[in-house]
Amino acid sequence: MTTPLNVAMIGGGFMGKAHAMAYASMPMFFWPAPAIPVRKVVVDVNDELANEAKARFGFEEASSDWRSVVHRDDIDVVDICVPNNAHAEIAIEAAKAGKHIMCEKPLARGGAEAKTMLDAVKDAGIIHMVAFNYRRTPAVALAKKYIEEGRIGEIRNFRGTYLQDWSADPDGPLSWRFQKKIAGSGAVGDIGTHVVDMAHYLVGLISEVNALTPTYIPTRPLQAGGLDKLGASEKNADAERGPVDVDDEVVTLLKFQNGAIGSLEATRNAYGRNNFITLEIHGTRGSIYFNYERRDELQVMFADDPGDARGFRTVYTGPAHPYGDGLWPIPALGIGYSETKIIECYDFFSAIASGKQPSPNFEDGYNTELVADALLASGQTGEWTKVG
Ligand code: SOE
Repeated sequence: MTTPLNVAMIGGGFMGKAHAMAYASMPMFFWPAPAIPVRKVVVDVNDELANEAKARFGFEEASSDWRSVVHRDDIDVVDICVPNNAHAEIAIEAAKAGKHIMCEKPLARGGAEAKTMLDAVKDAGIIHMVAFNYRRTPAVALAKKYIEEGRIGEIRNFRGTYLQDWSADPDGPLSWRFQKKIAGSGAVGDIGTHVVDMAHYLVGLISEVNALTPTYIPTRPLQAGGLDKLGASEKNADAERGPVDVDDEVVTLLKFQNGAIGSLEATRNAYGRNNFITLEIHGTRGSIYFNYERRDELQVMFADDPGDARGFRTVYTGPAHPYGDGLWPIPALGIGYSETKIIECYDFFSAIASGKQPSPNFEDGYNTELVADALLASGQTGEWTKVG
């Protein structure tokens, strides 16, 4: 029988929903499952919200006291789905209690904080993972496979974007995502780090950056209530306004340790773009292009394609591709955000079952935070800035 493992999920918001869905669904997709995640306790900031999350997300118990929950003997896994400022404290406590840890991205509010978390999980010897889910899109995993097989040769250039528009309206609320003390940074940490994670995964470690990190919208209306309000649907132009002290956008050049070069752009203010994550990679033997808004597809061009068929072709991911055995039986039936979270859950529980660290783990999350630090520093000085 597959082993049941009890999960304590801290946070019942947007990410809590995604993770709870993955716990319920993972064994339905990947069977035999590496373990059965048991939705044991969900924690939220007060009893009312915790009980709501319990009922909605199918947990056995609710609590508003994360500290006592992470020390319970019957908990195997602590899953951190709260805003960035609470990641370190909970992760370090959970590591001390000997629990395996899944932590939402970005790992921390910069490299120094991430290092304290990395040290704690290393001391504890537990399994740890950062929830950078997009690298688990089958088409991105297929790009990785092609690269590892040498199908596009040596990588010369990486061009990544993450463009959204939910914060383009200046009257959108001042959620925690615009407050440095809670979020650490703006577009850099929230969405730029997803691209950095995929650049590290597909190309290698970034060594140097030259970035612009402007803030265009210096104040926003104060938000009623503490919940995570995304976007103009929640706008209230008449409310008192407070300061935005994070970047709205990052545009940067990149140098990689292996000699490749590239660029990255991330903003939540690009009208018309929704979850526009694109990756274009040029190698000495071919090219790859991915756009998350068309996530069943990977565009590929191999230099040895016949001359009369030269150009990008579209591969639709399905059973023949990474994670294909567990997903849907026909290519292009549809990969969604949910599937990326289910795959992430599968890889995390597989790591616990095998005792081998998954990727991205806290070490990878720390390396990504070092790049975020360099981007922010370069944005201030205008200078090329080394990572680390
Ligand atoms: C908001 O930009 C956000 O919810 C990010 O925080 C997530 O990481 C991304 O997946 C979707 O957009």
